Amino acid sequence: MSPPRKDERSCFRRHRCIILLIIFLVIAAAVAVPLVLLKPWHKNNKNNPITGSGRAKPNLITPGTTITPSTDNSAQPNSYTPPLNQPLDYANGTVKMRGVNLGGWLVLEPFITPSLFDPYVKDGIVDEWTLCEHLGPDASRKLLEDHYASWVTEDTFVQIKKLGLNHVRVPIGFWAMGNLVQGEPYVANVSWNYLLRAIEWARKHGIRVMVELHGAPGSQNGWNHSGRVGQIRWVNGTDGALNAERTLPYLRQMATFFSNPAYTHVSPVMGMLNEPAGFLIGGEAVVNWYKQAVAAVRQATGPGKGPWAVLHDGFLSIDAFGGFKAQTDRLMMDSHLYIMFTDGLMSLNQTAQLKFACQSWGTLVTTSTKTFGPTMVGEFSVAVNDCATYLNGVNVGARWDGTFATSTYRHSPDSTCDGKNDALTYTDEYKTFLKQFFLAQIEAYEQGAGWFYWNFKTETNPLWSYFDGVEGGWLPEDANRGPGYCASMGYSVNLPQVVDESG
Ligand SMILES: *[C@@H]1O[C@H](CO)[C@@H](O)[C@H](O)[C@H]1NC(C)=O
Ligand SMILES: *[C@@H]1O[C@H](CO)[C@@H](O)[C@H](O)[C@H]1NC(C)=O
Ligand SMILES: *[C@@H]1O[C@H](CO)[C@@H](O)[C@H](O)[C@H]1NC(C)=O
Ligand SMILES: *[C@@H]1O[C@H](CO)[C@@H](O)[C@H](O)[C@H]1NC(C)=O
Ligand SMILES: CC(=O)N[C@H]1CO[C@H](CO)[C@@H](O)[C@@H]1O
Repeated sequence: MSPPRKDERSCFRRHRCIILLIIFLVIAAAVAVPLVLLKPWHKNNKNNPITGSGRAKPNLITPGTTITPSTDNSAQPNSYTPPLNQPLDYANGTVKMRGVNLGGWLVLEPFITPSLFDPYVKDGIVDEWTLCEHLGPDASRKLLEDHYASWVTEDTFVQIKKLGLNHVRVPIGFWAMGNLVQGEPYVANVSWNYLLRAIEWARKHGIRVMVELHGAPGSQNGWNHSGRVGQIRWVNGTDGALNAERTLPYLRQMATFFSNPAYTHVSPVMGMLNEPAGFLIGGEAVVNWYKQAVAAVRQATGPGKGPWAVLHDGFLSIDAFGGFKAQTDRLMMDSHLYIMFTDGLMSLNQTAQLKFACQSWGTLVTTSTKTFGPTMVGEFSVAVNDCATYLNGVNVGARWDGTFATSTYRHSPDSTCDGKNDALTYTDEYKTFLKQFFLAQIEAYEQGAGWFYWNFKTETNPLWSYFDGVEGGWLPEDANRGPGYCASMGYSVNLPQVVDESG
């Protein structure tokens, strides 16, 4: 036998290649087809541009563009909410605000969009201030504008309407309106146009918009979502008075803008300031500032005119606002109610947490409505642990598993955060609890003017994402739900006094 000729050998090789290729393709198909059919990533939303961290292609606004308000205010979001061009009287109480926050959009929050922070965590970046400072004006503008143009799109409003909601609360920073001082690294004036474009989408789909000042000069709470972590330089400290004063023209500007007939229908309510930390810098100082701010706003709009003005309670008891009794020109109170920032509430078992939501939060809202006036809950979620990535700040750990930097609390000796942010690991039993916890809360909050879930979506933290909750089956596909959870359990939402089980 003569050895096979060269071309015969390569011909064998070619055949072997083809056979190997076929085997490879069969194995690949055997793995890929079930994966595609099961779409295990779908529930985590990674690639869904509407509901997940996947983003739409940024639809940038050309610099110099003026967003022209539409004059068509005829859209109605759903049957229980009047169309935009018919009045919705928040004092009447018939129509509840049911909404989501568009958080982590025009004010960044590490826990909502960790992907914007992850590349810079090693450089000590913890908030929008340090991010802008680190990147410099051009790169931060590019990063932020791509984010503004892709995190919220018209589909966001289509989805919100589809879920039976009727409002959005939109946090903005003072830098949206420019007039920064030396040393403030924020990107000025860019986010405002993205806000205006979104308001047109909201108008088209009949969603009412509450724009609220989430970050004031100097930071009103020292938390990352004010723009800057650290000291409070608002009211408090050397520049505190100056920064408190600097905040007023921004509010006048917002109130004047939203008093324009082009915006009164779609944006009938504005938020004066998110979470001023009254418990750290003094309740009286915060309430006095609010008095000035309300006066400034009503001076700009004229009495009886302009948007409703929402006051966050500053974590103070409603009694601290007694001085506003004589001054009730469309004022609304806003409380933010959470389990996971309070050890004592996180420790309660599920039954006790459900009861607490009805009785304590229900009574709080009922009492505030009686003693102050229309009251809503501008932020809440179904999270009962603080395990969400960066929830407490970048790399500061969680109370739940005992890693939180400034506390020794641990939920239980063996509690861990493993799987807590992975909706695929949630059992049906857990989802049932989450659903009940949601229903208990909205029933409590609808004793007042209504509620806004925090947040409409997140990149990686499903308990904080309304869209993930609907997709995962623990939040309702229609927010206009039937009979109440609290009532069915016999839990009163109107007790003689607020129950405090926080320990
Ligand atoms: C509240 O408004 C609804 C319409 O939205 C109206 O039917 C009702 O009479 C009003 N109630 C009060 C007490 O004004
Ligand atoms: C931002 O806009 C304001 C007017 O609204 C203007 O006075 C200011 O110069 C602008 N700032 C920047 C940095 O463009
Ligand atoms: C208030 O300001 C003082 C003086 O600047 C500062 O030391 C303190 O940390 C501030 N308080 C808070 C809660 O940030
Ligand atoms: C839950 O806690 C309450 C007291 O806070 C207690 O009475 C109840 O028995 C507990 N339920 C369960 C199932 O452990
Ligand atoms: C350090 C800091 O400011 N952390 C805050 C960042 O924002 C989250 C989410 O709202 C808060 O929970 C943290 O306290």
